[in-house]
Amino acid sequence: MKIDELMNEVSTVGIGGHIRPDGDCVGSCLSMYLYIKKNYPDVKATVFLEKIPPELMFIKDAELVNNDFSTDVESFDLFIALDCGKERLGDAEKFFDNAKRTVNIDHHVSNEGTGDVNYIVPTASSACELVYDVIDTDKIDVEIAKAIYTGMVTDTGVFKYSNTSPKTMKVAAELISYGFDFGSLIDHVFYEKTYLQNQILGRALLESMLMLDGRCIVSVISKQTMDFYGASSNDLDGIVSQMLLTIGVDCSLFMYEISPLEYKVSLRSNGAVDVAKIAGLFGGGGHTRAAGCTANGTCHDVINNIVKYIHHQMEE
Ligand SMILES: [Mn+2]
Repeated sequence: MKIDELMNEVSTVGIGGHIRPDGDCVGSCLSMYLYIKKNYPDVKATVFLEKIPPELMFIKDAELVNNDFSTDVESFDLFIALDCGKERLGDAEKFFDNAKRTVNIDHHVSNEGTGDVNYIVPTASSACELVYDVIDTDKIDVEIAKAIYTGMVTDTGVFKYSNTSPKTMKVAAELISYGFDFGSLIDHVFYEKTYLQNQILGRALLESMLMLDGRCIVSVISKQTMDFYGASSNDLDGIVSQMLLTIGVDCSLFMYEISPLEYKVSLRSNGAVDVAKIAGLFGGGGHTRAAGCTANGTCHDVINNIVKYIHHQMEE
């Protein structure tokens, strides 16, 4: 599939991605937008996304994205859904339904293709990697390259997760040939934290404890501590992954109190333990190496209950 082949007699294009947009969603939508704007200057293209996280606002034309479109009605000649099927477009689903023709580009294995034309590749690292496939790479510029690269960086955890393929690296290699500062881009979209986030990360690490002969690491942040720092749940992102990087540790458990005797639990594993199974026992879910659940009880009860099952799996 090539986007250029779908642009005949198209004068309006709508572009949308999933609710709570992440780097791949924003990167794929904006790279597609920038490509159409650059190569089809007479076409009116509009991107519809929920509020973009601040660290992604550097992507060119992010400020032109339409964030509040719940009441808009428009019929596009072409609507392109990226990084999701039509059912996760949120308020933009109506534009998809009303469009004369629809395209769906995604890498989620659960998506069977919701467009008239579909390009669904579950083995691809990211929707951005698929955008690179469907555009004419002779007709891109440094801003388009940065947008695509951003989504590849965030969805692969900086080329680290198992979805990273030799092809991912080849595409990334082509993109950095446009000569942008990819080191700063990676720090900005992936590693940088606010002072508050670093403080609470430090607190969680300081108060962590090793269990199961050092193979499991556990830490808890109370509601009182959250309030002391003025932290919200997204200020805790990345803590459980950092804990897993402790030498000798196979499984990390991080939890924070959401209300008295109620905890949000995150689990990470290097593969030795299937944490999705464990989270599933407590009504949660996820993947083998990353999962979560909500658990009730005192923090000691919750830790003991969950660590018991981690222990069982390690014994098997
Ligand atoms: Mn994605």
